[in-house]
Amino acid sequence: MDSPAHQRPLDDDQRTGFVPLIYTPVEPAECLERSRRFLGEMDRRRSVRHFSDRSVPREVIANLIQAASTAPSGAHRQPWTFVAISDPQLKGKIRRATEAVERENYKRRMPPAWAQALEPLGTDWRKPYLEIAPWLVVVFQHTYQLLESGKRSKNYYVPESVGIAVGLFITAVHRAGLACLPHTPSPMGFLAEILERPANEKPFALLPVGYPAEDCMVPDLERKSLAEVAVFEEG
Ligand code: IYR
Repeated sequence: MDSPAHQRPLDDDQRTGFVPLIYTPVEPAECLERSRRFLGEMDRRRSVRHFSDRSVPREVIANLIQAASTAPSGAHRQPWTFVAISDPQLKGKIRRATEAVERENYKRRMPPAWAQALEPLGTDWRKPYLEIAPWLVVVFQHTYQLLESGKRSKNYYVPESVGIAVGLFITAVHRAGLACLPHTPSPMGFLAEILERPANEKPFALLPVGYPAEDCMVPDLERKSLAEVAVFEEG
């Protein structure tokens, strides 16, 4: 008979033991209360394009990145790198390169239907917040990983894994009382060049992080109701 998957021999680079789960039981009433509180908190999260230049300590950003890095990932490869930038020269370089691709996007590449969909957000090619926010965090996905032998090792579910990690990052930013904007200039290859990332790393998203400006305005958006996003098939 086949042994269960978790008992089959693993390659050396995949070998891991098992340890007891650290878990504190939560009573149903407390569970409900926590879920309500968290929903209320998350419902106040907004993407922000007007940042304060107030500084944010490096340790805060380090904690947010470590929280993001707890994300589940295909075969636990954690196929991501978060590059955190507060250097004004580098931020200026990234702003100029981003605005160059966005200018092309808005002026030529964007089909009219897309431009129309963006109209309520009031966006354009100008991205001054890339220099105003105290931190830019650029997330890279590892399309494969390089073993010490120099061989390439495949990663699994890379965009899904990195997407989940970015979701946790955005949640952690909000929980810390800060704001961010998930931004994906297209094409994004210039970020790998400017930041001199290795060949296995592909840009995934660029997120300015900081305090919202005191006079920050956000689009008057409504979120879909539960009925529009969920289906319950109950027994
Ligand atoms: N990347 C462009 C355009 C843009 C696209 C989408 I989809 C948005 O939700 C918002 C903006 C920009 O950042 O302006």
